[in-house]
Amino acid sequence: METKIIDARVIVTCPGRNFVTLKITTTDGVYGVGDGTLNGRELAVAAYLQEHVVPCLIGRDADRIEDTWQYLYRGAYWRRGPVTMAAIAAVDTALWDIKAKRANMPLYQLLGGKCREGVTVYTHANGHDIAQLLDSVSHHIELGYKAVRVQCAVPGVADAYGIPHGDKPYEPADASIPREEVWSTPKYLRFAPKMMEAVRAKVGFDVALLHDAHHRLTPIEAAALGKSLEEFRLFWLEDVTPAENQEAFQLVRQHTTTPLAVGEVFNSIFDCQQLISERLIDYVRASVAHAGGITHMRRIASFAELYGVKTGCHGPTDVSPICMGAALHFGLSVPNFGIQEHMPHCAETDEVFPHAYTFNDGYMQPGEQPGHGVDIDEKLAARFPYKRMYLPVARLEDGTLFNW
Ligand code: GCO
Ligand code: MG
Repeated sequence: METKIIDARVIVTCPGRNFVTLKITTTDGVYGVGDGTLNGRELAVAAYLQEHVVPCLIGRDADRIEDTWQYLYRGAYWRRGPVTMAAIAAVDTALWDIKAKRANMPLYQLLGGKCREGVTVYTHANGHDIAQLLDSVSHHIELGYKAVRVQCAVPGVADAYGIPHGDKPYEPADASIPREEVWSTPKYLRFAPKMMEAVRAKVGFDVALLHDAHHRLTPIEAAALGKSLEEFRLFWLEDVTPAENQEAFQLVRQHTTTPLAVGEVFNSIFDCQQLISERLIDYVRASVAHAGGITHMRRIASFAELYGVKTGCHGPTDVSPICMGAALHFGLSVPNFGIQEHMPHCAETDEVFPHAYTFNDGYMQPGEQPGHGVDIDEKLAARFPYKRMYLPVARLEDGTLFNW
């Protein structure tokens, strides 16, 4: 018998930061939840879902996940884009949650079962200077992490990427009108190898180290950075140059053997088609919440597998615990898994989104609960109304607006 969608609701909440959740309920009383959070543009996705998607969902067969994906993607006529794809992701994730709950299985079982024992995650270490960064790296290694992303304030640069303001935990979307930061690429390029040298001297080569350049370099600067970091054997160097122009990575690739990761802002397989088919990257960073859900992420991973490219899903606090849970089922079951980012959420967020996933000794597990194992406490969510919060913008020292 067909199980129909009878209700779909959009829930916007701000337990420490904003999240957009879609909750879909079916005729047999089962519900599923999906994440459609787009940092700084949350209400655009909420309105897209509410006004343009929810009316089309009511009465549809909840079991037809691929058909619903195609219906929303092709049916919009206006394909792709972060807002559309985050909305489709929310629907897709909720439908996979429902299907797995109805099958009484944790989602990874429906996706083909475990390909590994646990999902290796990396987390963030940072510091206002090298000494603080080294403490932060050691602290995260003590917590059990086997892979750590390192970011440090750059001497002479007012606001380097990835560094907390004051002693608050790092959360970049922190102002109701974007804060303006000042950036200098030459100072950063001189400092980055010194930072990495200090970290390797402290922790040796057994810990995987990652670094994020956050789209701030030209291809030739990116090539120079990759070269200057080769001796420190990074796990990956991320977002060295903006990837709208996929061809730009050819130049970087020709000059360095440092592994490259890119794609946290991608929302479609077409965003990485050339990067993957020409083997210009080693890891693709697309996430369940921003790249069309589990259905589209599996397509990206299968395509990447053909070319030896691995997954490295985006997992900062701006994707909700629902995306994190879904990503862990995906990561456990996909053959070409590389690594998963893990930036723990604050206590309020964790309370609003009760979840089955756990972290132990460098690995995460999605848990054995039927579905993806993450829920939303709607009553509690209602106590945290939406607050407009934007990411900063960056300017060069001469005032030119730059990439943040
Ligand atoms: C990363 C990131 C993020 C982004 C953030 C923007 O985790 O690698 O670069 O922290 O800055 O997702 O919304
Ligand atoms: Mg990044």
